[in-house]
Amino acid sequence: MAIDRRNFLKGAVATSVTAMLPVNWVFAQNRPAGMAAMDVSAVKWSKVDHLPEHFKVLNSSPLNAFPPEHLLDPATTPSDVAFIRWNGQMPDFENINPDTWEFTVDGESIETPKTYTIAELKKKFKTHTQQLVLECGGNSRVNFYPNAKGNQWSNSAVFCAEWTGVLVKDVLADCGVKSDAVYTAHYGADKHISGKGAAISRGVPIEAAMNENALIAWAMNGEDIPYMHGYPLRIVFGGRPGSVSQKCATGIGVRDRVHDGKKMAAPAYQVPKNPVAPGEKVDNKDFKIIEEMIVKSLITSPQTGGEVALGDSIEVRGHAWAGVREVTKVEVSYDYGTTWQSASLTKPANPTAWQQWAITLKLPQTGYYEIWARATDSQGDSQPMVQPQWNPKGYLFNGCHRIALRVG
Ligand SMILES: Nc1nc2c(c(=O)[nH]1)N[C@H]1C(S)=C(S)[C@@H](COP(=O)(O)O)O[C@H]1N2
Ligand SMILES: [Mo]
Repeated sequence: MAIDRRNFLKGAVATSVTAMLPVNWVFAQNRPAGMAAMDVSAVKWSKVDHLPEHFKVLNSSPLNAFPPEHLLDPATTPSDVAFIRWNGQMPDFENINPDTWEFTVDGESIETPKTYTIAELKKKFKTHTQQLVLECGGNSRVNFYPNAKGNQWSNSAVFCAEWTGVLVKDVLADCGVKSDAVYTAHYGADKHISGKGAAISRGVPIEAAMNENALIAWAMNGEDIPYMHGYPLRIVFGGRPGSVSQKCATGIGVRDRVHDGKKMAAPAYQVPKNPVAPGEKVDNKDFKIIEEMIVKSLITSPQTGGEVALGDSIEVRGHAWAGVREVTKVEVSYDYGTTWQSASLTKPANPTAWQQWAITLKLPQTGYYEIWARATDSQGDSQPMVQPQWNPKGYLFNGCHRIALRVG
């Protein structure tokens, strides 16, 4: 697998990377220190061998990979850092022609079904650029005890990129949404791992589609959407489970019932209706759909495992997000939650963008520390310090993120 993973600039210092880039690397100035440029642009990665060394590959078919948490430090996530999640086969990217790609709006609750080319979408509707948090429902699954089956994501199956496209609600309105509409249905070009049928087809309640700033996007971070992230067109709903943000999108349906597409049925992307004990078995009829992600935060600097000198001021920083809500407070503790200090916190660039927090700490004596972060949202919900409600598929883990630091 490592054969053509060549580091173009092994060991280059961060400041010189921008000037020496082999490809047009948008947002390169946001690159965290210590990252080398690769010889294949992230836009064109089409197989696991193209991924830089910083990715941990969970499996290659379907391809699932995530970066170390500290590389998520920039306010908007560079394309070559964002985690990658496919449920089935990847499309034949090289043979996609964006000029003939079609996007169809249909379903029982659409008045006039229509098909648009990407050029028509660009021409007919207002273009919007937004920062949207995309988090896998199973992000942080590795932390659950007892262990929940599924991809063992660390805490970095989340990213906030800048997306450009048209609003889902503008396109739906152009086709007319009937009053009996209940749910959307998202369709993509990729196939189930068996080669038969769709890999995934999920949706959202119609109110979400009609009220939120969700996009049908053709650009990520100012460039074509990278193959891995859904070239040439993607439906993106910030703050909802990543599984509703359909990559390589071929259309959206408006249904008169809860959508029954692939991976809509329990237990996929669902949690128990009533609380269960860790490890308990749950009947499929006792699950409910995860509609929104929940309040969470990430410490992206310093990198876990580092050492600082006694007396040093350490800037601890990261991001916080809360599904479709806003984060109102982030607190940090270095004494296992005995005491907490409030961090500074930015406003989101737009609804469902993640927010940046920072605090300067002076650790009082030499030794080993854990730094914990805890966010609180606009409705007063915050993060548990140990594990949240256990569930069979290991979704929605939002326990406090912690890093280790040694004062030498
Ligand atoms: N077409 C398509 N879209 C998809 C998927 C997929 O397998 N195929 N996976 C979904 C899931 S489960 C997640 S978490 C996100 C991952 O997006 P990313 O690969 O850009 O990080 O894409 C979603 N959209
Ligand atoms: Mo996901």
